[in-house]
Amino acid sequence: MTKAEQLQTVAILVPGDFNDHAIERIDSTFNRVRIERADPALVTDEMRSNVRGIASFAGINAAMMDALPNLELIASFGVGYDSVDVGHAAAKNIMVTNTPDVLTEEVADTAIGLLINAVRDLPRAETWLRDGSWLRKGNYPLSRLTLRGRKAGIFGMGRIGLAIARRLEVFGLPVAYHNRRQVEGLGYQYHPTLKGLAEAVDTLISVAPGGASTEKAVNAEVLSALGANGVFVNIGRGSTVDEAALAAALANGTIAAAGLDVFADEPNVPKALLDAPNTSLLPHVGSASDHTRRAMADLCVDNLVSWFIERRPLTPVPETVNVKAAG
Ligand code: NAP
Ligand code: 8YV
Repeated sequence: MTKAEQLQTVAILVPGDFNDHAIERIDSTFNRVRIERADPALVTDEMRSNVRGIASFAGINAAMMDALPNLELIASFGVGYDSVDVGHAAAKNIMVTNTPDVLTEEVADTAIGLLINAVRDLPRAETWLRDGSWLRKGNYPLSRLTLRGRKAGIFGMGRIGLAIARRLEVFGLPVAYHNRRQVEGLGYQYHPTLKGLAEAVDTLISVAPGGASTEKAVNAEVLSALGANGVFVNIGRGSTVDEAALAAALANGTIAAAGLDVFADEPNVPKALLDAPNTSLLPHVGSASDHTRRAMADLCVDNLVSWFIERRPLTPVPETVNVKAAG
């Protein structure tokens, strides 16, 4: 059997909706097996014995892994993998891959767009034009806020954080950051605590991953430290924010405005954030261009191909980097 023929026999489970280009590539290379969602109750005996890989937008929990005894690799579509139980995967010698780098610049662009929307109120200004208010009522009111004179802080100075920082520098904003560890050789001011960062800046951009270590890290105390002129932008994960505290801070003037691409319980967005006059909201579109999603799809599928031909992944997540392919 040729390698191509061998791959055609490898069953790859694809839960729910998936990227069209990734589906085309999986169909032409592997044996794609569909399942409505990543739910162990839907796993058939045939899937149980055949499935060796998963390609997924969705989270994969421990029970789903346990339902597939021959599972070797989870190729997650996206750089953030907080919805995959990577600890369980590592313990079961299951490799997990993600799609870093190929989306970095797109997500950084979106973060800057969201920041400007939140500060200059551009979406509402456009609505003013489209609904005839410009004709009927005259000029749109001046924006209360400006980017001029702001100091930016980045929570999560990794690949995307750095791409955002570089853009902010060109805009003339000084940049500081908070990570658990200071990045060696990076010239931006480091703050060992998120509260310390919030105290030092008035524009906080979160691009930190989800998960236990960042759960509700942006809380009432951090928002209060950001201050009354404060703008908060979240392009990372909704779980990193105490959304009730954020809604309260926006309502009572603790901070001035927020721009949010991600939410704790997507696609549900808290009514208080929807109704607030000082929020700019996007439906998790950080990486959502044809160009970038195609690159993510290619990297997701290339990981499957590399694993099942070369027996090694291209972009393993750190938690499963020591997982080895059998045989
Ligand atoms: P990355 O290179 O791994 O950067 C993540 C950064 O966060 C690292 O510098 C890390 O530094 C820091 N960090 C992690 N845990 C932390 C903690 N508990 N406290 C403080 N800092 C912490 O990842 P990336 O490629 O930039 O992506 C970042 C995240 O963006 C993804 O995980 C994903 O959730 C989100 N994202 C969103 C979209 C969107 O569409 N909105 C698109 C792509 C990505 P230390 O390890 O030193 O703490
Ligand atoms: C995607 C993302 O929307 O890469 C990430 O972490 O949040 C986004 O690029 C998402 O992963 C698609 O499933």
